Amino acid sequence: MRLDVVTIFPEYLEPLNVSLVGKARAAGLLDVRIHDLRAWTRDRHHTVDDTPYGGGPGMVMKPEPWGEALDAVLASGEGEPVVVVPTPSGRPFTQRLAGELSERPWLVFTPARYEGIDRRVMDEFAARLDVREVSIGDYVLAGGEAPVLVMVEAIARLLPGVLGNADSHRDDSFAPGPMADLLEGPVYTKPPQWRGRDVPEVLISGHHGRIARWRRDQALLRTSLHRPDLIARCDPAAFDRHDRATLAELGWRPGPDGRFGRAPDGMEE
Ligand code: 6GU
Repeated sequence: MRLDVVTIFPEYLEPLNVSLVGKARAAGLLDVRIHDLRAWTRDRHHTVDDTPYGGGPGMVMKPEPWGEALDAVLASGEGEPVVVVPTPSGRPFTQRLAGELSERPWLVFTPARYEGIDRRVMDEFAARLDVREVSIGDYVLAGGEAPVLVMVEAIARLLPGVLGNADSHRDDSFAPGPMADLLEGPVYTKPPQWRGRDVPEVLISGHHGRIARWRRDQALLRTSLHRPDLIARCDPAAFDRHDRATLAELGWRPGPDGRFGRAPDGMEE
């Protein structure tokens, strides 16, 4: 997979040389190219921003450098990339989108600073290319570079050959499959006793059926606690009889449409 990033802070992308993504690059699985947007400015001060039309606070990134930078990046490769534009006003970046993007041969990221990029840049390139404006969560960051690090890591670990074995992401929180839409429960390793705390007995039992059931219950418990919205939107067909018993103990009841809901606190009989 080829990844291009156009930024005014190339050094912000240095972490892409480290750990999983760095190793994928070294192994030739990822071809990452970082470009300095200011290389496509023409004035002495390498200006990339200007005041917003219509007034208001902050600055807006000028369209000309972005246009020339993207023209050059597009001309440097074969075929058409997906252009990923990080912005807090984008669609949510999800595991599903990470999976979809991991199947594309070429991605171009355009992290912005200030109040964002002149709208005409996205309109111009969206007329010819698949342009995705994407947010990594409901909070505002000072720029799109950290979101690019987040998205590239989520995408790169899904590429064939990047993680050790093909099973590595089977039980991930949000992975498609039997644990879809549940958070992962706790994990343990040796020693079996640490500071007076034992590893749960079931995990040492060697009983694979009981272990799978325990993990499933822990996932339900954790999801109920941290992300009740995920339980509420779950297809109830995903819950077996034992799941339903566990959910009932956690205060969840199936509603008229079969989906699970929970009585507000203090409303339990
Ligand atoms: Cl993609 N960019 C910025 N600047 N802030 C964000 C974001 C992106 N996603 C959440 N907050």
